[in-house]
This record gives sequence, C-alpha cells and structure tokens, in this order.
Amino acid sequence: MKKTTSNPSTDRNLFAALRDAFPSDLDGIAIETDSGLCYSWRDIERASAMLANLLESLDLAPGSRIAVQVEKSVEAAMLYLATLRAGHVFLPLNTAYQSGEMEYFIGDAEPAVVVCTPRNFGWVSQLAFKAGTDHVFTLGADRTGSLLERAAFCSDQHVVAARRGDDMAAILYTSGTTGRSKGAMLSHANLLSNALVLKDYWGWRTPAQGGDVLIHALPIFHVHGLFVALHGALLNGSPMLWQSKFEPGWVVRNLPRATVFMGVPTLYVRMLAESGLNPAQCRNMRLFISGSAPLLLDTFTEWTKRTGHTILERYGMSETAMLTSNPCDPARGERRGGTVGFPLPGVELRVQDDAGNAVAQGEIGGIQVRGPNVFKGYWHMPEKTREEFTSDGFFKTGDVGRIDADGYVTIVGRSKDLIISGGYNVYPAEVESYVNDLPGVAESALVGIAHPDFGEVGVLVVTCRDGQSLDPQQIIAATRARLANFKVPKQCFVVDDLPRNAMGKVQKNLLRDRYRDLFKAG
Ligand code: MLC
Ligand code: AMP
Repeated sequence: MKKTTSNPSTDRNLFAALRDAFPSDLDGIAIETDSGLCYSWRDIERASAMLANLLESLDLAPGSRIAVQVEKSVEAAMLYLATLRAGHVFLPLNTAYQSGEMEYFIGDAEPAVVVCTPRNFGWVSQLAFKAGTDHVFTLGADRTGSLLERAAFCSDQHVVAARRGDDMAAILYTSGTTGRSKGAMLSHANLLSNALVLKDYWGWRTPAQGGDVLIHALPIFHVHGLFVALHGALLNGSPMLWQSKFEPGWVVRNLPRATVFMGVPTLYVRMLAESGLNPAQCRNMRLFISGSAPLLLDTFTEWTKRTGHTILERYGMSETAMLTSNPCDPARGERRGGTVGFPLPGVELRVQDDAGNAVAQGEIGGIQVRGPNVFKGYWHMPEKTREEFTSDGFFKTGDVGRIDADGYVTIVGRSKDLIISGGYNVYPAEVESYVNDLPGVAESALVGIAHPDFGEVGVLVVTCRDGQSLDPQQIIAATRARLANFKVPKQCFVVDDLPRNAMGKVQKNLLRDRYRDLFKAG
C-alpha cells in the first residue's frame, strides 16, 4: 500500500478543510437546484451534521464503508460530506448498475451501510443483508426515504471526526487495466491535496474576489462530478447551480448566471447543438473545463467559434484524481486542443517503454505518475496494487501518450482494453464474458467505435457455436437485461470468425478498422 507524504495542510479530515472554506455569512445561497430549491451554507452544515450523527448513532467501526446508489440530489451530496465528517469511507455507485454488478460491489466492499433508492429497496436490501451489511436506508431524489426520516431526529451539532491525511475517505470502483472492477482507495490527503492544487491552478475566485459560480451538471458517483466539481466549489466557498440530470438547454439558459462549467466531451457536443449557445450567453463565463474522455479537436475548435471561449482540457482517473491540465492562466501558456496540458504542480509524470526505460522526448509510451494525489492501492487486492506500481512508486496509468518539447502531454491511446463512452468506462472483458455464456455463442469481442455523441461506443462481434444461429438483437437484449445501460453494445454483428494473430489473440484493431465508419453521418 502506498503512503502519502506527510504534509501538514492535507494531514486532516477533508471535510474540515471544505468546511473552513465556507463563507462567513452562512445564510448565503450555496446551492440552487434546477427544481428551484435553494440551500444555504448553513443548510449544508446542518444537514451534513445530522447525517453524520445518524451514522455515528449506528456504532460503526472506524473506516466503515457507506455504499450509496441513489439518484443525484443535494441530499446525496450531503451524505457524502456526512460520511467524511463521521470519518467513514464513501463508496458511490452508478445508478445504472443492475443486480449482478451491485452484488459484486457489495460483496467485495462489505459495506456496513447501504443507501439505495426507495424503488430498489427490495433487491438491494436482499443483496446487502446477504453480504452481511447491517443497515440499509433509502434516499429518493425528492428527499423521501428512511435515511432523511431517521436523520430528522438527530442533532444538527456535530464535531468533525479527527482523521489523518492517510486515512481512507472513499473507494471508487474502476475497471482499471485488467481483471474485475477494483476499488481504488483514496485518502483524505489524496483528495484534499488535489483539490488545493486545482483551486490555485484554475484560479478559483473567492467570494471576496468577485466569486465564481459553478454549473454542476455531472453525476456525483465518479471523480469528475463528486470530487473535481464539488470540492472545487466547496473549497472556494462558491455557489453552485445544480442540475439533477444533464439537459443541455437548461445549462445554456443558465450560463449567464455562472462563471465555471465542467463536463465530459459529450456534454459539450450536446450543448453545441443548442441554437441559444452564443458569446452573449457566455458573457460572464470564466472557464469551461473538459475531461474524463478525449475532447475531439472539432469540438474544441467549434466551441471557440461559437462562444469565444477556449475549453481547458484536463486528464485524470479514479486512482489519481487530476493529473494534468491545460493552463488557466495565459502566463503559463496557451490551451492547446488535442492535448491535456501540463502535469499539475506536485504531480510527477513520465513516459516509459514496455521495458521500463524513459522514451525520448516526443516519443510515445506508457504514462506513469507519482504524487500526493495518487491512491493508496486497490481494496483487498495487494497483489494487483503491487503490479500497477513500479519499484520506485510510480502508478502505471494504462494510458499511452507523449510529452512535446513545450511540456504538453497528449494522450494517444490506452494499453488497457477499455472503451470510454460518454465519459463512462466500459470494460470489454466484462461484457464479453457475459456474452460468451449466452446459448449459441462461441466467442465475442467488444470494440470501441467512434461515435458522434458519446465519443466512442461498444460494438459487439460474435461467432456462433457449430450448427447454431444467433439473432444480434436478442444478444443486445440479453446484455440490456443484465448490465448497466451504458455498457449495452450499440450494435452487434454475427460473423464466421474473429481475426486472430499468429499467437491466436483476437485482433481488435482489425475489427475497429472494419467498423470504423459505422456511426459516421452520410
Ligand atoms: C447513456 N447512454 C449511454 C451513455 N449514457 N450510452 C453510452 N455511453 C453513455 N455514457 C444510453 C442509455 O443506455 C440509453 O440507451 C440512452 O443512452 C439514453 O439514456 P439516458 O440516461 O437518458 O442518457 P443521458 O442522460 O442522455 O446520458 C448521457 C450523459 C451521461 C452523457 C449525460 O452518460 C453522463 O452523465 N455522462 C458523464 C459521465 C461522467 O461523469 N464521467 C466521469 C467519470 S470520472 P437506451 O438504448 O436504453 O435508450 C473519470 C475521471 C476523470 O473518468 O478524468 O474525470
Ligand atoms: P476512470 O477509470 O473512470 O477514472 O477513467 C480514467 C480514464 O479516463 C483515464 O485513464 C483516461 O484513459 C481517460 N481520460 C480522462 N481524462 C481524459 C482526457 N482528457 N483525455 C483522454 N482520456 C482521458
């Protein structure tokens, strides 16, 4: 397990640092939702205290996992803050996950508490109790459910639990490079150090400096929405305009009220399709940030033409939070489309070949990183953790890239077999292993194909067992019944054979070439 370097400013409970940054006037608005609800800073303080007291009343062991699969809501964000506050470990789960996926996460993480939507209580509680979880609560997007009912009886005064920087704050499940989904253990110091660096690098303006207002339109079960966006606003005492589910028209209409927006590339593509997007609408905007997947140069260029703003692209991952960023301050350099900018202060980033030697400048190789933001290891997987780190403590990202003469990093591909669709990770081995078990299927390969909306999507290629026939639509329907919706292949082809190299390995590059124009317009 990796140790973070001890730094007094990050050797504390992350919540305490976020709380210290709240404005002195706690009655000001902190969050305004798309349904018109307003939450003051005092509301955040009180709600997170009540939820933290509820968790404490359960007498959980320190560092208990609190697994949460609920729709995006301010209360769900409060539950995250309450978990930090009480010194437990937050485990957010995508609402698209179905029972097979949830069974794995709950079985692996052994959470003491599971919070799910009222609609899913039946099957989630069954899984959780079977796995030994003691407490299952519900939380609806409309503030219903047993969690808030119970918390209503708790005090709104709470002393933040003392935590060291090295203590675990969250586990994020990620497909990583190989194998089943792994829980990346992130410490308070990992998250706080990254948030502090971004606060400075992206020039967040405190309320006294004129203030920033963030449009928060991303889900809160991944790094981007939960950490980068939420911590960014909270650590700066900045209000948020909060959208429960991304809708491009709403964002464009609200741009004049905001200064900062963060999105995955699909969000930018969809906003570009809005006729109301123009420079006047963006007149108060300071910063548009993109990440989680490659931003196409076309989108980058078109955005500048339509709005007069240059998108800042950055790069990160669940195991490390943010690693690189294009500059915000022009004095540091221009924002270059197609690149992910420079390693952030404190992040060491190097490019190596397969033999572990540094490549020459501008040459392509595997990206490795080291820094206070890099995770502690994979939950219950010490072997896997060891494999993913070099002997001198660099984490192998599985991304392939280069660094140019000016220091800009470009991601050119991935050595991990991973498809990033609309900012969500689809792990082909997982989909293939399910499809291979379907009756009549001999074998399958899922490949990422360029898509105008999602950037890339999964396309499935299958072969039949001798003497059997397969219906592609039925295969897609079978995956839809078992896997999260974003993992469902957008198309399926039944073929005689999969192309193989001399070693017998499926040549996915040839399949990608074969279907490369599948979603091209015209
Ligand atoms: C939805 N669908 C997707 C999809 N999202 N298909 C492929 N890829 C996706 N990402 C499918 C659904 O299955 C459904 O299919 C149809 O699209 C409509 O579903 P929906 O729920 O209405 O989708 P929509 O709301 O339009 O969602 C699209 C989206 C969402 C782009 C808003 O995917 C999203 O919020 N993405 C952001 C992900 C994110 O936050 N990533 C950060 C990871 S952190 P059907 O067939 O049923 O109709 C990370 C580290 C870092 O990577 O660096 O930040
Ligand atoms: P996740 O496991 O969900 O955290 O996904 C992290 C992965 O997203 C990284 O390893 C990259 O492959 C990819 N990623 C994140 N940001 C970018 C970006 N700006 N450009 C290209 N890929 C990115």
